[in-house]
Amino acid sequence: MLIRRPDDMPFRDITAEADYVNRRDWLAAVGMGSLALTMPGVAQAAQRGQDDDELTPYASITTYNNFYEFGTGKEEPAENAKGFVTTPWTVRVEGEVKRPATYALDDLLKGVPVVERTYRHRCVEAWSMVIPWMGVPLGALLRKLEPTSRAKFVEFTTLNDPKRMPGQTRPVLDWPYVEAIRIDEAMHPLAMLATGIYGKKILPQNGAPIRLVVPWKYGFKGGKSLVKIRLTETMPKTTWNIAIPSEYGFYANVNPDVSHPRWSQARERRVGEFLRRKTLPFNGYAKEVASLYAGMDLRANY
Ligand SMILES: Nc1nc2c(c(=O)[nH]1)N[C@H]1C(S)=C(S)[C@@H](COP(=O)(O)O)O[C@H]1N2
Ligand SMILES: [Mo]
Repeated sequence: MLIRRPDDMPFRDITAEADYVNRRDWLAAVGMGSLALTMPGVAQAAQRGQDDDELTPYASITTYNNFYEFGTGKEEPAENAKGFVTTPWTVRVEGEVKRPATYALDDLLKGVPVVERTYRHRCVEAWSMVIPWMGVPLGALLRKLEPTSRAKFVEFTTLNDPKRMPGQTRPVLDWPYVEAIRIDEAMHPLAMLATGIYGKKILPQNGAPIRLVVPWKYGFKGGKSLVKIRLTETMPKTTWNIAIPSEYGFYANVNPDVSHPRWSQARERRVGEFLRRKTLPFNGYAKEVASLYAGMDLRANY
């Protein structure tokens, strides 16, 4: 069967990128298989994206990072997160959920299907990548945890440990890093929690051992190295919105028509490419997700 449980997951050691690229179609089938059953358009769109978008090399994905807990320079996380220990790791689940507990990571993921999905990844700073993630659909995990009928938002909190995360010794952001999305966004089949990249265990600089991936939103929504998932009735406060509310709204949907106050969002530099490309509404996933925002003013709700 194509869907494997996390326990059975063979995390391959380094696979040559060329091999990986040759396996892309097969991987797309694996990743999108279960999704296609629930959302016929999704598998096709992802397939199309793969035709247009070359995978970003593993070396770029793992050396050009934003992870302020390990420094604000793009090359700093790869350097400063060396030796960051992620075993054991627990995730606290709390709030409007029927199965609140502190879970060992393996227990949290037990019974939830593992998927591989290649997504465009767009930073608010107007650079982008194409990343083959591995992980679990967020909705499948939440269903296992059983949200109550009052759950309207899901909040994700990063580890707060300045001894292990040297960037936290400086007041760059209001630590710990917290991001949140609406429950319907969290239940959307494209949203996932990633534990791997290119079939390998995710490295610390990319958010080991588990990080959020919401491909139609700017990258900052995707909190890394998560230790807490809290379901709430009211909209949580989020780190970037607290830091600079006029620049970083709660929604953070990729929108070429709404400029960041200090730069345009109409174009982006795909890491590894010279000419800039046009940024697509919802990062190219409009067909799948635009209906989540029907009737909302996306200029006001940026
Ligand atoms: N905890 C934490 N999560 C974070 C960040 C961060 O600084 N701290 N940076 C965000 C931003 S701005 C982006 S663009 C993505 C970058 O993910 P990547 O380095 O894996 O490409 O992570 C997001 N998640
Ligand atoms: Mo970002």
